[in-house]
Amino acid sequence: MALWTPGDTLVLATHNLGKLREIEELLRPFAVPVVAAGALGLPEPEETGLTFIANAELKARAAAVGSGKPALADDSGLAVSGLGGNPGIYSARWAGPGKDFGVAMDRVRTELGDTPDRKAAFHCALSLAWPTGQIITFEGIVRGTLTFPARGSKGFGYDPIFIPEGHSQTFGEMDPIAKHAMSHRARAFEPLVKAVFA
Ligand code: ITT
Repeated sequence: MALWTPGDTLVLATHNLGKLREIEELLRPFAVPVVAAGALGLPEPEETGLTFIANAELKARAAAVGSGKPALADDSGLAVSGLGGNPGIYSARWAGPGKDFGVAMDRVRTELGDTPDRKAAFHCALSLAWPTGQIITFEGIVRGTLTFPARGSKGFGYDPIFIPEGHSQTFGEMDPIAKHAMSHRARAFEPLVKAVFA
């Protein structure tokens, strides 16, 4: 049975505008009608999971049940080697209630101190859930190094301090198209679209 019924509307189960923009861009070639969870008045569920996958599945399920439509959720974050993988699943929470990523990036810099290990990786789990309970999940990772001070105003979140492996610009300096060619989100997206829309 085909997973996707052409014409179905897909709920994008995120309240993060940076993610929303990137997911819409990644979905554009497939001409899938989308609606954001916020536009449907769906609440932000509490992220009680201990892994990216658990949180992506919890958000996708909540939106699918709440809307009666298939829903796509993204749980992602920055794992810093010298900080034992933090902020990881707590990446959004490090920005505080004001969602200020200047504060979050400063905290990464402060906690790293003089640690020579500047390695980090962005992780992304993407889950697509149906109101029937069916769910599929894929993960993507991009490895790189951190740089301070922050550079660039493109992208969102921790992009201005992250340089992907083999490049010299931060994600904050790169064109969105260049980021989509290698990002954790795009890497999780690839098997998902093959399984569902292609
Ligand atoms: P939703 O749960 O509503 O999707 P959120 O921002 O709370 O939004 P997460 O819990 O997945 O989402 O938090 C992930 C955080 O990691 C996010 O707020 C970003 O700051 C950061 N992050 C994830 N992907 C990123 C990217 O591509 N570039 C920069 N930062 C990213």
